[in-house]
Amino acid sequence: MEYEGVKTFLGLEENIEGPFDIVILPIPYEMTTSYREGTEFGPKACIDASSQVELYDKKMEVDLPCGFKIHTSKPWNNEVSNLKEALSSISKFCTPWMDGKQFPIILGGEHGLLFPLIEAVKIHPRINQELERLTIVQIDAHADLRDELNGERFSHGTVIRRVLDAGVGNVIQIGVRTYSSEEEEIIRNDERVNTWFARDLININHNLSDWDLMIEEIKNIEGPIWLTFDVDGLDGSLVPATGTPVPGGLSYWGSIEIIESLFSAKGAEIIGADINEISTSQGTNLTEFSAALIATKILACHIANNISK
Ligand SMILES: [Mn+2]
Repeated sequence: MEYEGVKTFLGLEENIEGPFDIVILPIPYEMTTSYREGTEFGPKACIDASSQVELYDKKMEVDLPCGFKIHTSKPWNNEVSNLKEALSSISKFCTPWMDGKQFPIILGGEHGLLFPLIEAVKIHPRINQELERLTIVQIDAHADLRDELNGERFSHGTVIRRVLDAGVGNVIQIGVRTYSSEEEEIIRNDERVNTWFARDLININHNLSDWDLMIEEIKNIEGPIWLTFDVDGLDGSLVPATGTPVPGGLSYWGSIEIIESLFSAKGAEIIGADINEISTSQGTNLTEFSAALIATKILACHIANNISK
């Protein structure tokens, strides 16, 4: 399905008139990518690939959208002249959707977009300008805790450091397997950061595995949560075209379990999510299809929670 030249997520019928239950916000932002390029084409590729995703999720008896109103927004306009302008324009683009009246799912774009997103999230009634209330759950191969990368402080490699600077209360990182000594130091010393390394999660040598402990922790989060899903947290074989694919990452089913566990957290409310560093796999379309499956799972879990309410 298409409206005014915009294809809709999952090929669903477009609801041009609000209010909406869920909005899909494509942000084709790419400015500081260090290794491989193409994330600016990621959101569109993901929406194209989503037309191949099944609309049935076992959590519900009927096909998506299960009577919920979903709006696929026109993409953020990436014609900006510099980084500063890009960041403030992303924030402006997202702000109208952050008032808690609909569930925003952002498709990116490089991970640097999280900083302006979190600026916009301040207006959410559960945050009410106080970012220390927020827990960010970050799926990622990288810690993104550097102070600068290639001389840039607002980059995909520094974005978690910047949101902590902005006042975010807690960050739970899952799947990290590539980081610097500077980042290791923060992971060890900053009480706000709790990191589950891919190696510990995936090499299970204990009676009570780290994986089970991690799942237990995320089920017990309290308060508002923002989920930031860098697709390179998945094993590189699932996302071969992302900016920096890394071996030894999360399996597809592992990621599904994380998302379902988060949405089952009784004392928490997931106020929105972004799926970022999407790119396009020439020939197989695997990278964008993996991203579309993750985005669909998030959307389905949100709907399942709200059907039962
Ligand atoms: Mn990242």
